[in-house]
Amino acid sequence: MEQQEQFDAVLAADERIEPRDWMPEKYRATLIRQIAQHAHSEIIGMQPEGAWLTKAPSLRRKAILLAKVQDEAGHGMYLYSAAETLGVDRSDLLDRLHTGAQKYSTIFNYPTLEWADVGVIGWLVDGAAIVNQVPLCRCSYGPYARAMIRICKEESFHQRQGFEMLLALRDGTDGQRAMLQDAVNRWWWPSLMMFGPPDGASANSSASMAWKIKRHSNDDLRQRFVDMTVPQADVLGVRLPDNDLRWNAERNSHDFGEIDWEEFARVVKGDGPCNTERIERRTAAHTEGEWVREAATAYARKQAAKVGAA
Ligand code: FAQ
Repeated sequence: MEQQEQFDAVLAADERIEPRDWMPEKYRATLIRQIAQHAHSEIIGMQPEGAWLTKAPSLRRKAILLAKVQDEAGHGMYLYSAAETLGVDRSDLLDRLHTGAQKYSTIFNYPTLEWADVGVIGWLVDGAAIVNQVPLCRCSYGPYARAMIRICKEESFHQRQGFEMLLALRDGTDGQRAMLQDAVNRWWWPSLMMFGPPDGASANSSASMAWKIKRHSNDDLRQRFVDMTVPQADVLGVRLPDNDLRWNAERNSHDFGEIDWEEFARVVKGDGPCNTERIERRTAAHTEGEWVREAATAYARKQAAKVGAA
């Protein structure tokens, strides 16, 4: 069978493409792009919440947040490893992040101004990530799909910890409830932008859907997220900041207002509130961590030599 035919047959049977299988170069390039940008988002995503590690209001909250931020690092590691199975080098991918040649999610270019932001990130940002990422567990590329299974389990814990923290604020003082509402006001629209441009402007969707990398369109997933989140907002006693948000019985879904796509384009291009700060922080950590990478490489070499000698 021709290589292309075999590839098509694997997709048609809903089976997985594995690293040693033949694959079209464009399929490989799309996966490298998406998996790398996903990995970059996870490690840049450590920064907004990491800023609150030293300011968490109790030891319990601090321990939970520390575990969550460490999980994001772990997600980055699984994803860089999955990208490497496609024949790219992790250090090249990091260079592409540091130079701006590759993107990371716009959501992480917004500041965490108050403690409530940490809970709202868990509720809305992890909530959106789950809606977007659960279908990726069925992605046609085996290593990415398998990484996503574990990531989604952890994201689900993250979402619940955020919601639990917000329930405590809901049941707290008037000041705590006001802080919660303010955080929701600032994170709602950026969370909707996480799903990417509207379907008509999504350059990669048609190929990615045909290759079964993406299983649903950006707008379908965004709608699913809105429908899931509205009742949760009621439980929390917060108002989602959208005057056009209402139930549409005909569509069996919520209608919602127009997203500010100009703002999205600005933040993608590097002109969001925290883009410069995020990349500066990331590159500084990379430079300061050089000795750790050197030590780890020297240790691995020594271990390999020991095994060789034995
Ligand atoms: N930000 O043609 P499409 C997380 C770009 S992880 C920046 O629709 P595609 C965990 C897109 O790359 C969050 N850029 O693209 C966490 C493309 O440009 P390119 C990240 C965006 O790939 C939680 C162009 O626009 N999740 O949250 C964005 O088919 C809490 C045209 O777009 C993933 O990466 C954006 N929001 O669909 C961590 C999931 N949207 O690359 C810490 C995997 C679009 O051609 C704390 N990725 N662009 O130069 C995906 O599902 C897809 O890549 C989409 C975009 C849906 C993000």
